[in-house]
Amino acid sequence: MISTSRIKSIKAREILDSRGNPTVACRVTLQSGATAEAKVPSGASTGVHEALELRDGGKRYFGKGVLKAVKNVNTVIAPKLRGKDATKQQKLDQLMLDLDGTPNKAKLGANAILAVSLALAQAAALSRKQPLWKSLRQTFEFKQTASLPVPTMNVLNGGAHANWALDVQECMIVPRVRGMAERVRAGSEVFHLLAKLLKKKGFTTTVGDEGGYAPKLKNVEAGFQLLMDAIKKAGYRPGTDIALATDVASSEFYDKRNKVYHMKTEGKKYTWKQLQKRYLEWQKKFPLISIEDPFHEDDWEAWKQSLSVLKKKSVIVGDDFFVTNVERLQRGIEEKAANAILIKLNQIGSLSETVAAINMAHRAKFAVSVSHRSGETADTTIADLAVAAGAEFIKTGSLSRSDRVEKYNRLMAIEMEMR
Ligand code: 2PG
Ligand code: MG
Repeated sequence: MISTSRIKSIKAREILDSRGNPTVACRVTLQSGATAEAKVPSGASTGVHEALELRDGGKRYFGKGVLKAVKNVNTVIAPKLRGKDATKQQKLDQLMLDLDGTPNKAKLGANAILAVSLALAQAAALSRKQPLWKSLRQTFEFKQTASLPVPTMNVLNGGAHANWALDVQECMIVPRVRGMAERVRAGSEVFHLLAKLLKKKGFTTTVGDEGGYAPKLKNVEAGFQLLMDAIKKAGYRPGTDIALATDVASSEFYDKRNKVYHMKTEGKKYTWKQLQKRYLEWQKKFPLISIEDPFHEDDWEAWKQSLSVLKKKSVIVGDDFFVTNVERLQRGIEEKAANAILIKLNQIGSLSETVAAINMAHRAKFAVSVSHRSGETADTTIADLAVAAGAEFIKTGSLSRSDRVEKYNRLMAIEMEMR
């Protein structure tokens, strides 16, 4: 008998991400004939504790090819999964982890495993005739109710994503008005007014990797101030309708040898204590509700000494710090080092492990922000995952470039599906 959810074939291939670098796409076809495809993203400011993204090395694509990962899917993973039930996500993810057998997916590659893992989730949704977010809820039985996340929109790009136009990697606007469509609209209106303001002041409006503008500003405060001006000009109340957030991505400018944070664009060096003071000043001047990676990924002391001080006004988000890894998160919870986590599927490399991190965070009353990578594709799985898990936030870039905007479009579609 033909079962609707049995796997007929799994096939991976090499495609390009939004930066024009190779990444993995994977197609799962079920015995029913239904076909689902997932595409894996890729970071630039990656944490040292992330799972391994397998690249070929050599000349092709300057070493960035992913044909080894593709081959691992097609010759190692596919034969083992063929004939299995695609809705048994946790079992199949575990099977792939066992096949890999390393702590960081060094053998098969996190990009290989994740491509299959996400395609399985899509295929399961097709076989259940459900939208992905609903199917994910059935698979993982989330305790949190499904809800639309508050978007944190990266409209000013800096750091490694924009040739160090700014020392912090991201200055974000956080629309908190009612309803997803209205949040997207607010974001878009502010984004366009921001361009007008930049042009008027003689700055460039070319965009960085995540579709936000990348002007060379005097300092980070000048960036926040521009966002405040654009919010007001668009007719929204800063703080009430639209708040601010930042991803400092401080591991990118930490000088390990001298234990200082070196903001190269501004030409300033800070100890963690001095940097904490600067964050407090930002909090005083701006409605800054979220600070991501304020300190280096292994500077536990700085994180631990700062949470109680900074959390009065902002959630403190661990990205490179936690790398979606339950062991690092557990330590962070026990040592009170943060109160929010950024969730990136490819930092850990399978959907089931990602959900484990989300659940652990929610149990500890951490806020959860499901995130894209700076190298993205048209894949919109993170929108469905954020809704299914009842994540408080989603971080998926600016209001331009389809690799970012498609996630917002998907969230608005889900808003309709939820009615
Ligand atoms: C981050 C991400 C996404 P990357 O640091 O949060 O914005 O960047 O994917 O380059 O790690
Ligand atoms: Mg980050």
